[in-house]
Amino acid sequence: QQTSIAPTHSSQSSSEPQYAHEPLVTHIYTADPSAHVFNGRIYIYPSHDIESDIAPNAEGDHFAMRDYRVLSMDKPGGEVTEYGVALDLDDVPWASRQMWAPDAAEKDGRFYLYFPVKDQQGIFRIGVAAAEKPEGPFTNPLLIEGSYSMDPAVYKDDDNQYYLYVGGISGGQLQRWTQGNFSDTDQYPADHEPALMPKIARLNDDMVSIAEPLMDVQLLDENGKPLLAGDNDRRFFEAVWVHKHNGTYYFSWSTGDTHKIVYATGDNPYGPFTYQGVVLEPVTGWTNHHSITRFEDKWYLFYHDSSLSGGQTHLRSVKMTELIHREDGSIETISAFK
Ligand code: FUB
Repeated sequence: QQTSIAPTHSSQSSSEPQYAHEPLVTHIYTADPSAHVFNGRIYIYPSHDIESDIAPNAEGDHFAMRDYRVLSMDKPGGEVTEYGVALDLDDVPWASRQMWAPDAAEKDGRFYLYFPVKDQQGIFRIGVAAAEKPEGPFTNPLLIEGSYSMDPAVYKDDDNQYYLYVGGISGGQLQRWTQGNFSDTDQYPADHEPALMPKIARLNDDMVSIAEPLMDVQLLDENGKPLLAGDNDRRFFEAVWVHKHNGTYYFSWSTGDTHKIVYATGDNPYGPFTYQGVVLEPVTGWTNHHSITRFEDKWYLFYHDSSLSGGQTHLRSVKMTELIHREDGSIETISAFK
């Protein structure tokens, strides 16, 4: 069932458009927004947060989402359409629980939804389902062989190659994969050792399989050394996003327990990427998760916070605001706390 919501805005400051930092929809909770422009329209692929009676824990079991809903709008500040269920947990035979942050891609007029979900053994895998329309419904959900962990992001490069990025520590289980197969125990590096890095693999032309095993994306400090596990203000936690501006690849992620979105830059999709700074300061709620997308001649940050639910971390709302690249390529830090 489709729902359209006219914008209801209260202005925060006279210098920002009225839609900035306001929930895009309020009739459901939404999070982890992956935004794309398809056919000239903005489509947002969020998690669909729901109430749960599961006590918060490090595995994130209280994020107990069961389906995906797609949002769209014709322009920033335009009426938002929510299309009903695009993919349901019950339609994924190999999945058990926790439909977390998805992403989407378009190729040759078909649309692909990439989603993390726990399999029957409780191990996060990446699934992919296809649709004729950007809003779905997405059908035939496959498990991408060789995939693991969560927070998939698919980047389409200018040469029409598509790259799948994944990863998240703690509840995202990346620390269980340090030996190449799933370990029953956490294997975190010591604070003085390189942090666990996110993963990349190029997608095959079929868009539902990877052309190479997942491999590390190196995130480096200003001296060309890997960010360290104890560098909680900068090291990778979850929520990869990649965008390209003026020929530079921007790799951004959440620092998790320090609640920031930060970024690094490089000259190709595989990296390495060198740390540059903060995109988004902490928001209301524990998690921070974003995407960065160009619409017409401006860039936008899509993010979430828990202000609508009064701070309940697992009940979040997707928001957006303009993002500025300065002349020197650096990103102006956004502060959206309220
Ligand atoms: O929404 C569930 C999880 O919370 C996501 O996968 C993480 O990125 C965090 O936002």
